[in-house]
Amino acid sequence: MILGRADGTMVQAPEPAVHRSWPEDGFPHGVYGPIPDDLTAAANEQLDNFAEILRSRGIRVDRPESIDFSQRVSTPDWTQDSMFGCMPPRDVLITVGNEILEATMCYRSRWFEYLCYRPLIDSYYRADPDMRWEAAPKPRLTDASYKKDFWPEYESLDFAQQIARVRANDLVLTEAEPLFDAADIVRFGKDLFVQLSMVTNRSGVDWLRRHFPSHRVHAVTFANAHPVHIDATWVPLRPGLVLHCGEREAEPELVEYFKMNDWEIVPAAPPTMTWDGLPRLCFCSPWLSMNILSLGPDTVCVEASEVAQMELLDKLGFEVIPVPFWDVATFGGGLHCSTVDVHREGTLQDYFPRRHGRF
Ligand code: ABU
Repeated sequence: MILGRADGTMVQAPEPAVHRSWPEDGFPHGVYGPIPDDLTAAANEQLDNFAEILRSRGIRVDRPESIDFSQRVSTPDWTQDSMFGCMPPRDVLITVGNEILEATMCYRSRWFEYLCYRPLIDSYYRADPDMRWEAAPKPRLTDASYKKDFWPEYESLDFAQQIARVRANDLVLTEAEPLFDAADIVRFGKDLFVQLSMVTNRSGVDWLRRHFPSHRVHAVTFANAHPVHIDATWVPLRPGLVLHCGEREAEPELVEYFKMNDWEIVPAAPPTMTWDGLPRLCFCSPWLSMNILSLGPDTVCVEASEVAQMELLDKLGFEVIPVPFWDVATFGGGLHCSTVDVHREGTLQDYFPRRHGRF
C-alpha cells in the first residue's frame, strides 16, 4: 500500500475548480497558507499509527515524498499561487490489474502532485517487468475547462435544483478536455464505476472507457449536492455486497443492475461524526465514516469512533479493525482516501454477467 503524508499540506490558493472558505479558522475565501502545525502533527500521528497497524498485518507500507506545497507553480497556460499536499494518494493514483494509472486531476493546485509518487512508482516499475505505468493526458486547465462564475450561482440553488444539475453533470467542469480524479473510480472486477462529479467530467469517463477496453466503464451519479469522489458513497465490501450511503440516492438503473446480478445493497450506518464535530478546515463530510479500507473479503479497517458502522460490518461477518483517523480528515479524507493498494492477490473476475439498460 501507499499511505499519504500530512506534511506541508496547504489550504490552497484560490482557483476556479474549488471554493474554500473557513473564516472562523482564519481562512476566509482568498486566504491561503499552510495548515497549522498542531493539526498536521495530530494527523501524522494517526497516519503513522495506521501504517503500523497495516504492517502488523504483513502489509508493506510505502510513503510518498512531500515537496514544498507552498510554492507557486505554473505551466505555459496558468500560474497557481500554491499547491495542496500529498495526503490522499487515492485521488491521484489507481491500480487496475498490473497497471498504475496517474489521474488527470482538475485542480491547478494538484497538477504536479504526481511528483510526490514518482519515486515509488519508478521503483515498482523497475522491480516488476510486468508492471504497466500509465499517466492520463496532462490537462491544460485553461479557463475553458471551468464554467465561469459557477460557484456563486450553484450555491444559490436549492437542494433539488443542485441534484438536477448533478444528475445532468452540469457542474463546474466543462467538457473541454478529459478530467478525472482516481477516487471517483470504484473497481468491481471487470466493472469500473466512475462518478461524474465536481472533479470528473464525461470526457474523463470516455477516456477511461477507451483506456480500459477489457473492462466495462460506467458513468454514474448519486444524489449528493457536492459530489467529489465515490468512496464514501458506493463501497464494495466483498463479492455480492456493496455499502451505500443511503442519503445519496443511487440511480434506479444502477440499483437494478446490482440486484439482477445478485448483489445485496446495504445502507451504511449513520455516521457518529456530525457536521459540527468535523475537525477544523475539513472539506469532507461525516460520511467518511464509510470510507473504509478493505484488506480482503473478510477484513475491513474502520474509523475507531464510528461504532455503528463497525457494528454493522461485524454483523455482516467481517473482522473489523478499528483505526483512529478523524484527525486526518482535514488533509483530504479517510482510511480509503489515504491509501492506494498497489498489489493485491487474486485474479480479474466478472461479477456482473447480466446486462441491464446502459450497463
Ligand atoms: N473521498 C472523500 C469523499 C468524501 C465524501 O463523499 O463525503
